Amino acid sequence: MRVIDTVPFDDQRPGTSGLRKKVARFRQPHYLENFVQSIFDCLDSHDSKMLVLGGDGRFYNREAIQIILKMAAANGFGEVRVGRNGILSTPAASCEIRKCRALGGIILSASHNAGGPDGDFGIKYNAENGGPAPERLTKKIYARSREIDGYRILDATDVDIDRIGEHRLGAMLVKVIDPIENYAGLMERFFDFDRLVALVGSGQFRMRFDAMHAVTGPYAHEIFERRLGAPSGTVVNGTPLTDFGGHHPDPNLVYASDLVAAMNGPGAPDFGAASDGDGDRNMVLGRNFFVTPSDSLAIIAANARLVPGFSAGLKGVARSMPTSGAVGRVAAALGIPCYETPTGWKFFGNLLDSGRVSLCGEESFGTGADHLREKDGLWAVLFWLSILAEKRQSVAEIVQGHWSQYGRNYYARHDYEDLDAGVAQSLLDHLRAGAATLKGRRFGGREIALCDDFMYVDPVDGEVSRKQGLRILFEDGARIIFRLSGTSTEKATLRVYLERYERASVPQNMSTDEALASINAAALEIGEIRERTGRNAASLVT
Ligand code: VG1
Ligand code: CO
Repeated sequence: MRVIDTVPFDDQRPGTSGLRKKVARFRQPHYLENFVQSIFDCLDSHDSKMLVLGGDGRFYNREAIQIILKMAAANGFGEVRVGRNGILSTPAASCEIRKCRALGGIILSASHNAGGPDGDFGIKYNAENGGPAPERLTKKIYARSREIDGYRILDATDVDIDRIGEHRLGAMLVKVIDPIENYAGLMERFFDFDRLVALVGSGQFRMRFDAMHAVTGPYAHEIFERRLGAPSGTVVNGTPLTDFGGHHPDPNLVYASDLVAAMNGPGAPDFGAASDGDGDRNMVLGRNFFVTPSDSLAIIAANARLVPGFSAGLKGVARSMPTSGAVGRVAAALGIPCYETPTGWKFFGNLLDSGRVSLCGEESFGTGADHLREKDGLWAVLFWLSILAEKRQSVAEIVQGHWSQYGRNYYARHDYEDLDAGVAQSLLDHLRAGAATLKGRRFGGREIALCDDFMYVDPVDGEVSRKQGLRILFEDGARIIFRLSGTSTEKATLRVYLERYERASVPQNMSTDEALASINAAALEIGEIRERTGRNAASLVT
């Protein structure tokens, strides 16, 4: 065991979901090690405890795993369970932590960010409930990273992580596990697989799942093709690549354009879906039809009773603040609470652990439930298949039926990417400073009822999170939210979320652009976006 002297880096503050930096930054001597030691130093007692370890297979995944194994051994962990080939999707890691009652887990991923030697790398710590470290822990880890002066590592040869088996690393046991088995088993218990086989394996129904060369490929082959009997070829881009084939592994209409083309072209399948780098996001498509993630969450809530995993009904639901209010309308109809949290899955943990909610989601293509403590891409796809198996309608009919019952929340997120960080920050600061003066002003025929900086008080532990996004709420229920991304690695991304509600009695046949045009114009004006950024429009709309 060696203790290596080191000096702190000043940029190891975890963002929305772990620490993300360029691969080159992570490969700087001591960079990864400092952060890992900072995590270990902040855990109560890890002597002889178990850790789960895996990642999305991106460039530097394998090297990082070897370093972390040797550091875990030198720090006194009793056992590390690592996914074969270093692979564990984020939901599968959550599943393993819970199943084997580990102290926690380390997931190596920068999720939807591009990979490869010039791309991004990331690391996140999940706690014993299987969920992302809460803010009080990430703050502690950051503080520790600012004063660290040494880390412990074992001098040892690399462990063979490509075959299932057990190895000794000093006094520590390394178990290389099948990354799929426990997760697939959990899905079999949550859903009625016989019913899904009757749909997916019937030969009458066609689906296409695009794994975007990211981590869900092997999981999707196993679950859709082998267990549910979908014809081979249903899963495309199913082999994880270290650079995701040069693409952004982000399931949205822009980055999953092949899938979108297949779903909009002649002979399109009945159902299409895609997942992101680490397998926690999902996009759901019908023939010529896109389901917004916020609508998807609401429709899952409305159909909760169709799946065995929710046979007792929903206790409550939660959505991140920028997510549309659609799920809240379902919750109101069901007579259950709907919580509104800041962006990031870590804020759902306490609500799920305390039994306040059973289902939660984010507008950023994230949906999940109390079966785990992470959002879960394949779970959402299996949920949609369960709805389709029951209703035997098209995706478009299901969504339109939902709108005709609950009304429609027209919704879009406008991202202004690659902004100068100072410019983006001052735009937000300016909004914050002027928030109090906006009430009562009118834009495009709508009056502003409230403008504030979203603050969250966790109902379980009372922890307060401030400055979670500027909210502009109009009297008719329309909203504009401004916030800065906490997952970008170099330049800043301004996210502007636009929403407007139309009652069920109104025909829901506008395009999203049309419906949100005047709200977008108000956002440009209120945020002084053109003047401050030089941009006339978003670089990415989802
Ligand atoms: C984005 C999304 C957020 C999500 C986070 C992590 O964060 O907006 O909803 O939880 O990514 O998702 P931000 O700060 O860039 O807006 V993932 O799939 O990276 O684990
Ligand atoms: Co992700």
